[in-house]
Amino acid sequence: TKLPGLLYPRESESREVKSLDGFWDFVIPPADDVQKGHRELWHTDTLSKFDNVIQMPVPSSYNDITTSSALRDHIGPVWYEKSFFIPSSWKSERVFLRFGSVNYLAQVWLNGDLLTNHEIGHLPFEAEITTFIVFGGKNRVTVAVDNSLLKTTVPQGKIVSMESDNGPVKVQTYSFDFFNYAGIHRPVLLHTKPKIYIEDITITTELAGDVGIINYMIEIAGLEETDLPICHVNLIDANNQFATDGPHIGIQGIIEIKSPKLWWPRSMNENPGYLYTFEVAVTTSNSPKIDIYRLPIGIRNIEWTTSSFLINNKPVYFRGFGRHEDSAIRGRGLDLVTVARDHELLKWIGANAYRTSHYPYSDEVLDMADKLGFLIIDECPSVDTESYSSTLLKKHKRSLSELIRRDKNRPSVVMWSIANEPRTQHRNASSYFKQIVQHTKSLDSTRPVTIAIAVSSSEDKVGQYLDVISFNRYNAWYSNPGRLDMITKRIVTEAQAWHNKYKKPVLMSEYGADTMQGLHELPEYIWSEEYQTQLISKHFKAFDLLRAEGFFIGEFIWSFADFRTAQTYTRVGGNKKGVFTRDRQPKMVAHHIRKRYHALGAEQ
Ligand code: GCB
Repeated sequence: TKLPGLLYPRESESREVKSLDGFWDFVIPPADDVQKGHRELWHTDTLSKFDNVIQMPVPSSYNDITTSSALRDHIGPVWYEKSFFIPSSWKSERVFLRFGSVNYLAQVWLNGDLLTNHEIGHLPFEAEITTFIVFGGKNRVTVAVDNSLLKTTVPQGKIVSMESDNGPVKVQTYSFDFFNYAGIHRPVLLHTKPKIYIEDITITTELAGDVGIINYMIEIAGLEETDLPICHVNLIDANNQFATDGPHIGIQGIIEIKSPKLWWPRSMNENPGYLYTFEVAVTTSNSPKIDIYRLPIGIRNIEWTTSSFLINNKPVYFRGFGRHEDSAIRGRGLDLVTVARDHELLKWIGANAYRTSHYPYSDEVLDMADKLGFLIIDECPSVDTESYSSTLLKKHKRSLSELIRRDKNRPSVVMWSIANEPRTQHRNASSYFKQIVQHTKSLDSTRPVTIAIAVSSSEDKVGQYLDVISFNRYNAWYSNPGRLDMITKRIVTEAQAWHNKYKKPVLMSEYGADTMQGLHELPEYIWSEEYQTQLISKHFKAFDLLRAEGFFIGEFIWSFADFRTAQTYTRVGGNKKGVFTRDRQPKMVAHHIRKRYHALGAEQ
């Protein structure tokens, strides 16, 4: 079943947007009775009556804000509430409430009535609230957020019962390597749409010689049987000039632009990330009321072969990082300062790409990527899948449907990563991923599909279904730690083996070494800055050998910056494989990478 459209809320002549970000009332049910809020129907009254209510910033993860380890490690629901006014001037509009993302399971009530449920973090959802609200009056939204990860959630986790000094307790375990941050992680927006409105826009672009071709399809919601939609489309360039002679008419069509300004990734053009505005205006035969929506788009094409990846008919070599949405105190909550700083650092170091490991990043991050010309491998939230089931398959497919619905029009998104390090050696991995790939292709056939694979090429059972093979490997770290002489040949041999087995382009999606900033040692010793620098250099050597062979299309260091993980003795304050520290300052290796990435850029 096709999901309804979910265009990002944008103000226009016909649409208003109001933010509900800020402090929300927040209550934690007692650890020994986490269902208390549900049992006592906390959504039916205001939370402010409780004496343990605290002020929780939205967006943010709730885990690291307070000094309580109980809240940091809480399992199960927590409760958020906010009151707000809806102006009476909105009476003739439809009103929607949109969450950029909530981790993990969200139940939303409006003025005490259940509005919607949403499972799976890192993805937006919205619901129409027109019939739930008081216009010209005060309203109350209540959200229960449950962070439990189970065998049937994406990603998977396990809750186990253990004995503690205080009696039996529940403990959340998971095998993926980042902290299971939770809360309302991205902006909460109220927004209006007219009664008849533009529900979705789907754009694909291609090139035919010197002509840019934009295929578009517009979906309109709220039409009565007798309404005939009248749809006008204009393309506007970055100088605010019309790019076509007169509007295109109709909900579906093709726009041809002679000598368009193409969307290029960084360093392939002096003007990377060129965006046009695709402007849609809809009225109907019965109503003069107009709905206007403006979508930024880029004109580019993508092709791939058994050995290469091309953009606008030119082969591309990816040079970048795996990353996380992670910063001190805020956790995984959207922080525009960090988003801006990260992209400044990515520009400084000369990267042209990153993978949104291990979940979809915020709209705000991807807006930056579109504008600045970064190539995005867009990953769904499936990480470290250990066992396969039909329930999981359904949810995994759903996560891809929601991801592609959100990101399908983004020029920066050039590849779908449908999982990170699933157990692809298992017998049932093959049919499972065959179906996941088919599902992804049925939603978007214009972008290649990959998985960041951890098993060896001889064990793997899923590469046959993919368009690009990505592999994660930690030579001289998890295997043969300390042996910098056991990297280069192994990487060359492994990449060749992947290509020989599947005859697909190959990229290295992860490699790296944990490094304590300021720790120096000669000769190189693990965890020192010298060791990280040498380990990465030995990989560069392998990549240069591989590039000469013609099937190797990219290198991604793990990781862009240090990040928080669950508590374990292999992690000091978290994962320290960052090229930058958690507060976004360079480690020694950053200067070394910068030389290579800029030189690679100059070659393109
Ligand atoms: C991996 C995972 C990544 C980890 C990394 C590591 O293979 O994909 O999430 O953080 O290794 O540092 O162990």
